[in-house]
Amino acid sequence: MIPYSIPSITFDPITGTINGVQPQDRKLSDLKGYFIDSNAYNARLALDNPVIYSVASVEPDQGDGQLHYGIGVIAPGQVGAEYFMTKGHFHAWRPAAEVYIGLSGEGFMLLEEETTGKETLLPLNAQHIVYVPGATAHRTINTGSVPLVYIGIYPSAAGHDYGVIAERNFNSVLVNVNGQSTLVKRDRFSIAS
Ligand code: S6P
Ligand code: ZN
Repeated sequence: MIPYSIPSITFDPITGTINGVQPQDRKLSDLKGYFIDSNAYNARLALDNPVIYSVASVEPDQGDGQLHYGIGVIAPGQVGAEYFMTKGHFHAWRPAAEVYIGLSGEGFMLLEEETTGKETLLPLNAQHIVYVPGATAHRTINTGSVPLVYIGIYPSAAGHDYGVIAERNFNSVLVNVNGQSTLVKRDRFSIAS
């Protein structure tokens, strides 16, 4: 028997659009306090308030064993030397892992383990897969010149905990130093670098 009640879903790997799904936009003004160069942030916000990223989420069902997924699109650009990026979060249900798959564009995922603080920076380009273990903060960063498009697949019970990162941010920042994506400890970053 063919399960007609399960819809066929199509998406565009370049625009990140999922047919029939309205994305949620995160604008520059939603990211107050996330970028390290607050002067550059304020200067840009005085000019305009672009969409930094958007996420189209699909939540077919809730309960044990169920999965949700979302396609994220991060615009190309920088605030000062720091590339456009997501807020980043832990999962509210800490054991929940996630699989990211790059669809188009160029970028990275910054992972930070909660208990050890261990950081890992992994490329997220088309055809790259990144496994995010449980209890690991994750942020997606566009270092390219076109939108970075990716899909993230996670347990329906994962939830989002933005609080820890909103409070203290990641320990490192990914910045453009003379055209090179460079990971710098937050407390060693200087605006002139
Ligand atoms: C959800 C998953 C992604 C992010 C998206 C936006 O668990 O990790 O769909 O929600 O990349 O990032 P953020 O940090 O604003 O949720
Ligand atoms: Zn997540």
